[in-house]
Amino acid sequence: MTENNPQVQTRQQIHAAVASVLAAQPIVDMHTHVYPPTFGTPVANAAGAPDPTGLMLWGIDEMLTYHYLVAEVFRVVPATKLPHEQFWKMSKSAQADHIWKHLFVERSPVSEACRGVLTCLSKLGMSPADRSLASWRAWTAKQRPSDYIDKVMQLSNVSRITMTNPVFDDNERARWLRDPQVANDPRFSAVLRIDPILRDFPNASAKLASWGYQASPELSQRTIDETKRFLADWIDRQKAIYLAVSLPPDWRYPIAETGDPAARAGQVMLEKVVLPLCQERNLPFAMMIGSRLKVNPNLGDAGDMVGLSDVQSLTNLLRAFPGNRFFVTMLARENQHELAVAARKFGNLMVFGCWWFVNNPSLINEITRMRMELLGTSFIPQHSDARVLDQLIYKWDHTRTILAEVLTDKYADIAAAGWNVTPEEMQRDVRHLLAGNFEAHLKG
Ligand code: HDL
Ligand code: ZN
Repeated sequence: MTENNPQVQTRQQIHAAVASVLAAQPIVDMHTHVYPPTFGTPVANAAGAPDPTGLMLWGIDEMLTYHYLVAEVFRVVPATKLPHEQFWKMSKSAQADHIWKHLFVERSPVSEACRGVLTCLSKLGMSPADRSLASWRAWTAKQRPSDYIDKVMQLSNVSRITMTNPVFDDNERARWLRDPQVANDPRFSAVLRIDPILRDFPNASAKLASWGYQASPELSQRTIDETKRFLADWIDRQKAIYLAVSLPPDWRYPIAETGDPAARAGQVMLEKVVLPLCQERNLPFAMMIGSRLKVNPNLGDAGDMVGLSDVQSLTNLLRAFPGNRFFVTMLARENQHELAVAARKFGNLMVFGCWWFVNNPSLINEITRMRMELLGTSFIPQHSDARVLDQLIYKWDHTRTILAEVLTDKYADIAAAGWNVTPEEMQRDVRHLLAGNFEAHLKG
C-alpha cells in the first residue's frame, strides 16, 4: 500500500498509461533537415510549379531516395553492376523505382530506413500492401505542401520543427539573402549551422572575404572580429535559436600550438568567436561529434561514416566554458556511456538524440535505458534528423514505442519499491523528455 495509490500498478496498467501520455505529448523536434514551402520544393504538387533546387523534400519518391536507402541499395546492386554516376543520372522517380524494386519487392524491407517508409505510408493512409508506387505518386501530386506539413505534424504530434540552416550552402544562403522572411513560418525555428568555420577555416575565411567580411586564414584580431560579425549577422537574419556543428571523430580539445594548423584554426574559432558569441547572445551550441565525411564520395550524402570520438576532449571544453550551454550527441555507439557519464559531471551539457547510425530500435533501446539509469529524465531522448518531411511520422512513431517500453520498465521498477507514478507525474516526465528539457536548455 502507498499513500498516493493503494494498489500497486501492474506492468500492463503502467504501459497503457505511459503509451497514452506519450501519444498525447506534442514534441518539439530539436534537429531536422526539414523546410517550409517558402524554401521551394522540387516535388510536383497542387499548389504551384516545382522548384528543381527547392529544399522542402516530401512524398514517396523523396522517401525512397533518402540517402540511407541509397547506401542500402548499392549493397544489393553494387556499383560494378550499376555505376554510381549512372545512378545519379537517373531521374528521381527512376532512382525510387530502382530502390523500391531491390529493397522492398525483391527483398523484405526489414532495415529501419525501409520500415520507416512503410510506417509513413500506413499512417498517411496508403496501404503498403498495395505495393503501388503509381497510386502513391498520384496521391502525392494532389497535395498542397503547406497543408501536407500540417498533416504530417498532426500525424507525428510534432508541435515545432527545428531546422538545420547551413550558411555555407550556396542554395540555402541565396534564399535567405533574396527573402529575409523566407523562414517566417511559425511551425519552424532556424539553427545556424557553421561546420566550415570549425572544420575548414582557411577555406571558410576565403568565402567570408568574398562576402564582404575582412577575414583571412591568418588568425588576426581582425579575422576574429569579422568572423564574429558574420555569425552575428546570420544569427539575426535567421533568428537562430542555437548554433550547430558536426565534428569529425578525431576532433580534440585542446590541441597543442604545434598541432595541425586547420585544427588549430578551428580551435581558435571555437574559443574566441563561437563560444563567446553564443554566451553574449545567450544561445546554446550544439555539437554533433563523430561524422567522418565522404569516406565514399561516390555515394553523395550517403557516403559519410561513423568514427570513435574522444569524450575527454568534450569534458575539457565543458570545464573551460562553464558559462556556455551545450547540446551534444555522438555518432558512435561506443561513445554513448562515457557521454552520459560526462553529463553527470557538467550541468551545462544536455545530451540529446540517437543520431543517424544509432537511430535504430536496438540501439535507441539500449542508449535510452542507459541514459535514464544514469541521468533520470534530464536528457533529450531523440531528435528525428528528418530530411524528408514525412519521416517525422516514422521516426517519432518508432521512438515513442521504444520510449513507452523503457518508461514502463522504469516505472514498474519503482512501483515494486512502493513508488507508484501517477498519470499526472508521467505526463510531467514525458513533457520534460519530449519538449521541456530542450526548451529549458535553450533559455538557460
Ligand atoms: O550532420 C548532420 O546533421 C547529419 O544528421 C547529416 O545530415 C546526416 O547526413 C544525416 O542526415 N543523418 O541522419
Ligand atoms: Zn542532421
